[in-house]
Amino acid sequence: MRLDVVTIFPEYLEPLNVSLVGKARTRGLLDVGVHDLRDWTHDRHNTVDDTPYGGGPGMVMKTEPWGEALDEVLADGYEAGAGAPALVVPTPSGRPFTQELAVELSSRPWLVFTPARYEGIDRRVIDEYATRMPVYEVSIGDYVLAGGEAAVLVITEAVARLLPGVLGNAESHRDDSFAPGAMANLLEGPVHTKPPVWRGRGIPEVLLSGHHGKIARWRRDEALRRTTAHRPDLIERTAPEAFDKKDREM
Ligand code: 6GU
Repeated sequence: MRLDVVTIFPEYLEPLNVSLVGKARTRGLLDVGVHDLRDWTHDRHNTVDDTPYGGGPGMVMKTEPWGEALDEVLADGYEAGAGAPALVVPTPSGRPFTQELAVELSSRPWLVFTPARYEGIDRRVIDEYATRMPVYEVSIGDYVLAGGEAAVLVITEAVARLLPGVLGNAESHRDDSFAPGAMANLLEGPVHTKPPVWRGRGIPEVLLSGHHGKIARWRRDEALRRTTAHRPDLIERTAPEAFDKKDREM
């Protein structure tokens, strides 16, 4: 997979060099380009923003630098044979970023991110590129960040760990909270490791029983309990058939 990020704060994306994403890059599973939007300005002050038409507070990111930057980044990617691009526009007014969307994005060969500062990017830029490629306007939650760069880090990490070969084994995401299948819409319950007693606190007995059926049942009960406590909305929106008889006895 190829990722490009166009930003006025390239250094904000340095975490892409470490941990899971950094390792995926060094292993050749991910090709990342971070580009400084100001490289596509032509005035002395490298201006990327201007006052909004119609008035109001704040500044709007200008069409021309974004247009030139995206044209060049796209041309370079096509030249490198990256496949069909999709534009990912982080914005608090986007659709919610979910595990389902992470799975969808992870199946694309090439994502181009346009994190904005100020009040966002002139609408015409997004409308223009939407005629050429899929555009995902995405929000990572119901709060407002100063810019989209942190959202790019969030989205990239969620997507990269789904790429084939990035995690040790494909089963690692089978039981993830929100994973499709039996755990869809359920939060994961608690986990434990050695030592067997710590400060007088033991391990739930069933986990030491070696009884895989009972362990699976206990884990599901804990997931249901946790979801009911922290995210009752997830229980509400789940089809009744998704719950088995023992779930309903909880
Ligand atoms: Cl993607 N960007 C900004 N600026 N704020 C956000 C967001 C994105 N998602 C939630 N809040």
